[in-house]
Amino acid sequence: MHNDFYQDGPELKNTFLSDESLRELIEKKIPVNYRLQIQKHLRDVGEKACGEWLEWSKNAENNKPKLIQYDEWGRRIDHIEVSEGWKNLEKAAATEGIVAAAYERQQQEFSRIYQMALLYLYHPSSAFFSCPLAMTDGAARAIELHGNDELKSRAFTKLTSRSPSEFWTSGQWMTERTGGSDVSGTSTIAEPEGGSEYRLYGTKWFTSATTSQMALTLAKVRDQNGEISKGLSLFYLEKNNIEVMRLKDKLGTDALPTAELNLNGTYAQLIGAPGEGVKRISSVLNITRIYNSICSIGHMRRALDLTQNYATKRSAFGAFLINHPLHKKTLNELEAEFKKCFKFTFYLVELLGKEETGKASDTEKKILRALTPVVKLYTARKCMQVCSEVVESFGGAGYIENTGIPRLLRDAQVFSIWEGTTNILALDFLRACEKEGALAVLTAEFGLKNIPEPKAESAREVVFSVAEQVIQSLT
Ligand code: MFK
Repeated sequence: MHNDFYQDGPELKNTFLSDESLRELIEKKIPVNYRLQIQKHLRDVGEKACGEWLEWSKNAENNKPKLIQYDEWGRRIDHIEVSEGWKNLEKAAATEGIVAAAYERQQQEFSRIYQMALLYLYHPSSAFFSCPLAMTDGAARAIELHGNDELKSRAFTKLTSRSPSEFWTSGQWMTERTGGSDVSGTSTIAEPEGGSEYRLYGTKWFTSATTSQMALTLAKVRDQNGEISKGLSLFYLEKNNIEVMRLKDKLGTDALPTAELNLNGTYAQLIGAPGEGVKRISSVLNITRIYNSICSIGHMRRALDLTQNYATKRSAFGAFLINHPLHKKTLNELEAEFKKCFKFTFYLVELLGKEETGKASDTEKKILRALTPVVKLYTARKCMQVCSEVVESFGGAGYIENTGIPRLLRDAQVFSIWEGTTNILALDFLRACEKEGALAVLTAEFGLKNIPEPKAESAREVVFSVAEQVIQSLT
């Protein structure tokens, strides 16, 4: 007899209303005078995230960016063609204020919680448009802190605009062939043109958000004696004199145009003093690392929503999956991992909001500095583990491309390399301990116990132990 059974796939409901953790966070952390408006906006965004944004993200994933190097008559144009879905997701990011809300600061120190909640809902339906937004936000912060008046009135205004026609995204070009983690090997040279103007020559090997209008990048400056500096300097540029060599063929994040670029005398402006590049770009990194955590928890939430829904409609051995005790226990354990990551991440977001509005105490500033690399590495690894389990929970269906489930795992792998690997971030935590006495501050604040000695070879054990104990003590 013909078998006419077809399994229904998982479905998403309004991703704000269905998210207990986020709804509770807003109730608990946002003062009542701001709360209603924020809840209304998040509800609206939660509807889009399971509606039109989801459709646009599918369109973007199915229509990968293309590099068109020459026009019909042989001129070099290096145009990166992106899908309609990708363009729509960019417009949505501007209109919803996914970067802007952080800088308008209408909710004072709570603005970051609001803005990161928007990002958290946007990310899993954005085909990783969240990546250009991370660098846009990081660049806005760097310009706000270190830029001159001209950069503030031009670039900052565009990066934080809510108008799709005005809105700019920014790249952050650090990685070269000589190094991703160790940027000291940067071989891009900045030739002085007078004042703070320079021309850059070099190759940037891994640049995401290549369609952005501007970028922040690092280079070594040639001084008046013709000597090339050892230290790195930070530059602002608007796209000019750049060749796109090719788009990268990546494990995941297919919709996101990532490219290799040659800077052929690119006009650029120095930010800060020569040699201060790493220090200056750290303010970008500390923002993009928190974005990474928000995107990791958003990604986990999406994976869990899908498997939890599926478990109520897939039947095996005479019962829905959710009614099988072992399956239920597995899903509950994954949910518990997610909740820990959610709590940890939004704690750091709360501190970031305080720091940016001058309301953080010295202790809070130190905690923010030291725990930013820790939350980033912790959530990235948990996201990979949770997504691997979720793929498995779908059985064979989870291994079939067009269910969309395998992509969850491929994309999750980016979180641990995007903005620094686990080991590099663990060492950054040690840097904060050494330079700022962060471990003593954390021990006093969270009552840490039995932390292994903070030295390079035990850095991973140190950071995971710190993370678990901090999470334990957060209410
Ligand atoms: C979404 C999909 C994306 C698509 C795929 C993406 C794939 C990934 C592609 C990439 O390549 S992403 C970029 C990955 N690379 C990084 O994130 C860089 C990782 N490396 C680091 O973070 C290193 O720790 C760092 C480059 C910063 C180390 O450089 P140095 O020159 O050895 O640092 P040094 O000398 O210790 O510090 C210089 C100054 O900066 C010091 O201040 P002082 O001058 O006052 O002493 C440091 O304290 C300060 N500093 C360093 N890190 C800091 C910081 N300050 C605050 N916060 C930090 N995090």
